[in-house]
Amino acid sequence: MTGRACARASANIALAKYWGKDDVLRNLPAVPSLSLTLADLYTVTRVSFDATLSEDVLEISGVAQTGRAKARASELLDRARALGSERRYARVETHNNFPTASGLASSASGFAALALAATRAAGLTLPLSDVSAMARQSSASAARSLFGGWVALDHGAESARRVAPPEALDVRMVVAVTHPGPKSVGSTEGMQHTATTSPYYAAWIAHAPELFRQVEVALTGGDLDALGEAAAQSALMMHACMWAARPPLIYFRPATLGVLQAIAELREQGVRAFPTMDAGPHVKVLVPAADADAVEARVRQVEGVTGSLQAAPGPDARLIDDDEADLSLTPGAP
Ligand code: 2P0
Repeated sequence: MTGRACARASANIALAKYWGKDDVLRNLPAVPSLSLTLADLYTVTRVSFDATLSEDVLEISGVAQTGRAKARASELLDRARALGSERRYARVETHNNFPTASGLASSASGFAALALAATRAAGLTLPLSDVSAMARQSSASAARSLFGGWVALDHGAESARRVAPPEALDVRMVVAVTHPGPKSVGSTEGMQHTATTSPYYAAWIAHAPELFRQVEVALTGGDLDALGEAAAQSALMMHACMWAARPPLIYFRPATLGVLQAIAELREQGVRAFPTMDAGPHVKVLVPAADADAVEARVRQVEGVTGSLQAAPGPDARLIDDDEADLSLTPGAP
């Protein structure tokens, strides 16, 4: 039995944000979320079950991992082993083609690629929605990275669903990198802290579904302006909720506000540019494809911005041939 498979899954950026859990053990979000999967920013993962191993091994870009990262991979492998007939430990080799300092969530594409490769390597051929449910248990945003284009994770849902194909809107996501290095507080920890200490958490839970609805309706109606305005409000409402925690959870850096100011000025000049921020200081800007180069050039001028990139709407996660899985690449600078 070969017990080996490779998969590739793209990163995603939420437009209607997920922040907070209904059920921590099952990892079920407390609000619906809707994201855009990004082309050309992806994780490639190879899973090889191997009878000679005495424990699971996780290598990220060739570096063996220990602790929480390895334990989270093992937990997902356990679920794949339980569903399939695999009993062996596995070697997991994974590589992100985007720099981690770009502020793009590697856990989303990472657990999506791992769930797809692990289930296939364990002898299973599952619909993407079942793989999405498995990825969600590791990281809820990963549920969305199984699908290309515009993707929802409904409140209470086990798996994500595609809302619209990549070409539904001709847009780009411009990423302005505002601070090097890893984020200070992880998402899982940050959302629990917010839920238990922020007096605005209840307001966030009450209002997030309406913003999700506005994003979904605007998307299906092809209305970029309505989508962008609801998305920008979702991001700022999520951050306002974090700022009201005790102690406050502030991911913004001075350059984060600098980019927001630059985008506001572009909007006054008639440019359709809509910002969103995640659990980090970087700003992602949703823009019409035709304006992406100009918006990227503008945000790069902002003091404190250390890098930028842009991405188009991307495809479904997929299994790939072993020789397509170039795990030796080194991510470039943002
Ligand atoms: C999102 N984020 O919707 C939101 C916006 C960050 C801010 O999903 O605890 O790493 O593993 O389920 O998926 C990041 O949260 O959290 C995230 P867990 P995850 O993209």
